[in-house]
Amino acid sequence: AASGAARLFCPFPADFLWGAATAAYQVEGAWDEDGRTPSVWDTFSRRSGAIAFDQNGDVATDHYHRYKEDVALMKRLGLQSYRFSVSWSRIFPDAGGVPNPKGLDFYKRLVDELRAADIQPWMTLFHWDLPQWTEDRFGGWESRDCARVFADYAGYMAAQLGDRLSGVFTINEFMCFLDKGYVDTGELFAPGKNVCPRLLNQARHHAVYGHGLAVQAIRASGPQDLKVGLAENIPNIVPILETPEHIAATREALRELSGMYLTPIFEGRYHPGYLESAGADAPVFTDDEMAAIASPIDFVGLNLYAPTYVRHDPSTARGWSTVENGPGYPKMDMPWLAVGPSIMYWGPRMVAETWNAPEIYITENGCANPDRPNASNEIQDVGRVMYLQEHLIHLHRAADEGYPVKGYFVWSLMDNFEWAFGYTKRFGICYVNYETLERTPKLSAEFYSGVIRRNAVGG
Ligand code: GBH
Repeated sequence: AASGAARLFCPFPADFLWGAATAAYQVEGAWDEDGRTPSVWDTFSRRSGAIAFDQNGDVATDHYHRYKEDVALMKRLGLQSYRFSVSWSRIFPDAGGVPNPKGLDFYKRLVDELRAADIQPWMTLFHWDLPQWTEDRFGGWESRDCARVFADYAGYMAAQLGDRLSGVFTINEFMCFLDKGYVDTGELFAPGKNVCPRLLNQARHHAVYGHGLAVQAIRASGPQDLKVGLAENIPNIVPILETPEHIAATREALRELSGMYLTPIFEGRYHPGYLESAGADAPVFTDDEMAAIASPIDFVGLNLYAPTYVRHDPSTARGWSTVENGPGYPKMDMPWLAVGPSIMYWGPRMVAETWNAPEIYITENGCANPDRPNASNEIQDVGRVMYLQEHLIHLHRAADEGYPVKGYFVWSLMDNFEWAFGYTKRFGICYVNYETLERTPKLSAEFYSGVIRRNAVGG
């Protein structure tokens, strides 16, 4: 394997795919246009005190109207792919099951614009903006019906757009709309409920089941060669030291900490540790549902941000424990955003070794930085350049050692609505002026363009 220094200049695999990601509610705006009905995030963001400064995604970055300009910007930066998400309630505005052609048309136009610019479209079906009508009618993911209507929507999108897409992600990050949306742990996400543990576990089950049914619906209705997977924020486990004991412990930690999400998707059963700790509150499920959950996928997307350190720990029954980052540990501009660049190596390696995952994409990685234009209207986000450079060096190590990492999507193309933090946190490589909605590439965009051009970190 190459040394760290060489790694800076060694190319990534020739077919490595470079892109950027966004999500519908965070960028689109146009919240009530062309037949779109509210999602749980529209409802939640109107709850007083739910979002910083009571902001919402009504306008966001106005991507819905500015998508042509945004595709031109991607082209200028040299992006090879764009991961966007679909606002489900644009497509199915109510429980009637009749699709809204105007909603679909936006995504057709977006995808065509991308393809004309030679940028691969990668579509996420669900990035947390559940139609409000599912919540009103049957309590959203608390009901099995949610899995069924999600699969109908997935099949419809695959039939309508599948032949123009490079890949589909069913669901983005289970824990963010379940653990943070159905239980009030402080930083609350939509729909902002506070259910009992039994209902949370049942909702988790319905969501992974929804993923499985959606995979089947996409295979049944979309083109044969359409690739399907999901994007998950695994606990970003890192062995405290690179020794065989700590590495083996880390593999076990990944399986157990993912016990209700990725583990059943790959193994067809919940991790026994999860079921045991849930006890009488464990989800109710059938064998058929477990088989559907484990429907084969073509790739797995990993959203990698902050490390969870793991050690071999013979004093515990399971043989491992997590280690606190501790005071003074370096962070970016989010309370949870501890910096640990080696997540980019250990995430793919542990997932590949544990589940034999065929292909791995980094579907999100990036950081918040309190960016401000200087007098010459430049945004010199050296902190983000540092963050990206260090992370890409470790990703290169994963590729170099043969782990099947196929591509990387930076989070995010531009500053956007950062959920409970509203517009107060900036994750973009392009700056958005929220008064004029003008986009300005930051220094990190220039850095990232260079990476893509060289297909290497340094140069
Ligand atoms: C991504 O999730 C989202 O997909 C994206 O929409 C978002 O804009 C981006 O991150 C930046 O936030 O409260 O200590 O339990 C990030 C993954 C997982 C990070 C949950 C925060 C909670 C940490 N998130 N995690 S904690």
